[in-house]
Amino acid sequence: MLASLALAQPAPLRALAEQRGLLIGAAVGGALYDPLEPEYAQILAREFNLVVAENAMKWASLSNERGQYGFAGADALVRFARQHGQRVRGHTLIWHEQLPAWVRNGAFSREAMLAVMQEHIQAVAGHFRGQVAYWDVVNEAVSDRGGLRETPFLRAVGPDYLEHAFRFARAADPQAKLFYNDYGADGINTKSDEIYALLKALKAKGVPIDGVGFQAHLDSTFSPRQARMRENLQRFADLGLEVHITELDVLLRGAGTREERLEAQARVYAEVLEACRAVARCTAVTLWGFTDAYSWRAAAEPLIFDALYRPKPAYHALLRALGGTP
Ligand code: 9MR
Repeated sequence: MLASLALAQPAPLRALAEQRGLLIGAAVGGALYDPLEPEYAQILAREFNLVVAENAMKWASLSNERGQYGFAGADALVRFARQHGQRVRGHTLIWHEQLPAWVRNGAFSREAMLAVMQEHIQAVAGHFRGQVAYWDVVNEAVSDRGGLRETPFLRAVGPDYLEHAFRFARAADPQAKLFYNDYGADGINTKSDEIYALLKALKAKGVPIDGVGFQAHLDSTFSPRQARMRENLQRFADLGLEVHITELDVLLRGAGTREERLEAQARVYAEVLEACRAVARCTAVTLWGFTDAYSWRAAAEPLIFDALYRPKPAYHALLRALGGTP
């Protein structure tokens, strides 16, 4: 009786992913320790084998003053992951957003900014040394208009700030795999062409970069197939890079009934997962949250559980794409 009941429970996402050597992750926000929402931690532990802090490891979350760091929130997530047999993605070391004011507004010479970057990377990647499996070392460095994005780092250091960031990260945590991460580059397009050229050049120079993350902030009218997502992931894999989908969410958009939109959303989730599965070096699919109760774009219900923690068609589509029977 007990055995048949256990069999009647569909296997959770992480169990299916583990059978296929895949990591399935979620970004984690504030509700993890909310006693009024025990479902949050339960689902996170049950369904995912990878976690990333939605905000807690960003520069401004860890530090406001040079040299002063508070790791309590980020440490709690790392502890949760250890308790539940989950890997951790670290997000993010060098990004133009969520910076402390003194970094954002300071007038630094090249040498001074390199020292600021090195101190920060050493403090953070050093603190989590051995506990964070993957770091987004540089996030969103390519501009939507082409070229490198104007950031305090580019301004002070010049284009080689990227390679310095990766070298500092390798020194701070030699075991962590080091990623470049960006959005709007999920299919083959001018931005992904530019990122491809950038990472190819970094690899050719011997810069310690191990992987590339595609954020995949999508909507339910998007077609991964038409955008040639699989081909895009494959060309980066062919550079010798590990590939992750890092921030997948799919806004509910478009014509038709609500049911049709939910089905379209489910199809996008499944097709993204299938694109990753088709590329041998694509090893992780991380969602930018998991419940519509907590999302940076909550109004458009972009995640796989609804705001009451009920699985949506997108959840079942992911199960199917992992070979499960919902
Ligand atoms: O989801 C994050 C949101 O809570 C923050 O307010 C925001 C700050 O800019 O960052 C969001 O996460 C971003 C991620 O760190 C990098 N890629 C884009 C994500 C959505 O904006």
